[in-house]
Amino acid sequence: MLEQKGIPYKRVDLLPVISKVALKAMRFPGVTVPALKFDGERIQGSRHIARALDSIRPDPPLFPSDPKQRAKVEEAEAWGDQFQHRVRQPIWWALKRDRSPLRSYSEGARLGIPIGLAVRTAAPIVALSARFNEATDEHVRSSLAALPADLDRVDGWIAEGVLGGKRLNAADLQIAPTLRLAMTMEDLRPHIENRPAGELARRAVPDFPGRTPPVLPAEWLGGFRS
Ligand SMILES: N[C@@H](CCC(=O)N[C@@H](CS)C(=O)NCC(=O)O)C(=O)O
Repeated sequence: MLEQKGIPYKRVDLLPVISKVALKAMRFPGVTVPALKFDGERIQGSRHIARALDSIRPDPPLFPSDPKQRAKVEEAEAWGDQFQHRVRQPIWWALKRDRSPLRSYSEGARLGIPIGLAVRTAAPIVALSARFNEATDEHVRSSLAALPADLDRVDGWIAEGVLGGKRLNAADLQIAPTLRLAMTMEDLRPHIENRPAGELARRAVPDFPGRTPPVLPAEWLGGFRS
C-alpha cells in the first residue's frame, strides 16, 4: 500500500509471538502486525492502514470512488481478513512437524538478529504460533476443504472487476499476500498458480519468500480434485 502511494518507508520485521510484546512496548494499542508509525501516529491493522493512507495521501486511491463499487471492495477486503486464517493454519501445522523450511521464509527478513539464530531458536515460537492459530489436524482439514470454494470466490471477484483491476485496491492487497503464502506450499501451489487468483497473487506480490515441500496428507487435498 505504501509503495502504491509512493510513500517511502522503513520496514521492520518482528518474530511471531515476540511481536505481541514488541508492539506493546512500542505503545501500539493491539498485538498484531501490520502496524505502522506515521508522523508520530500509530496505525494498526491492514484495514485501518488502508483507510488512513487514503486520507493521508488520497492519490492514487486504494478504494473506488463509486459507493457501490467501494462496498464490494470493502466486502472482499473484510473477507480477506478471515481468509488468511485458512492458509496460516496449514503453514503452522507443517512447520510444527518440520521446521527446516523456516529458513526459506526468513529470507530478506529484517529481524534485528541473525536469521540463523532466529531459526535455531524457533521451536517454542513455532509451537506457540501453531497453538494461537489453532493449527490442529481438524482445523487444517476443514480449512483445506474450504479452500477450493475460496479460490472460486476470488476468481469470481476478479471476473466481476472487484479484484485485479488496472490499479490494485485495498482488497487486492489484503487477499493477494494470503494467496501468495498459500503458494509457498508445494501441496497447494499447483492448484492456485494457473488460475486468475494465482495470477493476481504474483502480480501484487512478485517476490514472496518461503517454500514448504509436500507434507499434507493426500486425502486432505481431495476437494481440489472434484
Ligand atoms: N489482516 C490482518 C492481519 C492481522 C494479523 O492477524 N496479524 C498476525 C500476523 S499475520 C499477527 O500479528 N499475529 C500475532 C502473532 O503472530 O503473534 C490485519 O487486520 O491487520
